[in-house]
Amino acid sequence: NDLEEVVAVPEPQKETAAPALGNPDDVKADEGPFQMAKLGYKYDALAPNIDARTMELHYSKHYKGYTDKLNAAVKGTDMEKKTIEEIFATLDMENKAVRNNGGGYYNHGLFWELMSPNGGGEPKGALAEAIKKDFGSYEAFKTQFIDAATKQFGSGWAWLVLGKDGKLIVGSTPNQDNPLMPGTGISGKPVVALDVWEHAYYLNYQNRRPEYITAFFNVINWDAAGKKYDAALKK
Ligand code: MN3
Repeated sequence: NDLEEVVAVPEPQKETAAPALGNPDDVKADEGPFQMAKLGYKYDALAPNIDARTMELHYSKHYKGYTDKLNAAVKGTDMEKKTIEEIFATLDMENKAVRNNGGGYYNHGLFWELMSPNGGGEPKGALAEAIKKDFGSYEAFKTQFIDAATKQFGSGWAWLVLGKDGKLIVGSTPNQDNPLMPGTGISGKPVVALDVWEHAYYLNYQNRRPEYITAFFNVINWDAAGKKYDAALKK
């Protein structure tokens, strides 16, 4: 007979691979006076210490978001013509749009620069000497910094800062506040910044913030921190 057996051919199993990583150089802020700092390395360059997906989300979504919202917040004001440091120096802390997004813009720009695929190790030069003088030893500094980063309740940042008295200090701030803003409890020129918002580590480390903080020390760019310190001394 002419009955034909119809055989259903199964669809080949589709790979459920994650989408390819983007290129940080393709990410641009909306038009405005503040533009995103270059990442300076690929999203996967800090793995396994900081995973590629976290870096991509953090840079292309969170950081871009702060930058775009800062540009919107300063539009049509005299802040359009100021540097971010000038804005912080006289910031009205009740201006939440500029406080949160200006902080997010500045803090992240610093954070990207303070990490490197060739990072880790210990500081050198004048910064190394100053750490030894002001904390007793590099290990004592590290313990204080890890403590500040671990104990910052909720979202925020840990800092190593050159204070107005010329001494290095460690501390933390909530949300996107930073030591250049008035009345944040830690005041001075930032030398090291560590983002301890959950968005900075949750994909890879979940609730294990201390592991993320330890990993940060594997990628910390002490050359960049040393340059921040040298520049802060000269101001
Ligand atoms: Mn962040």
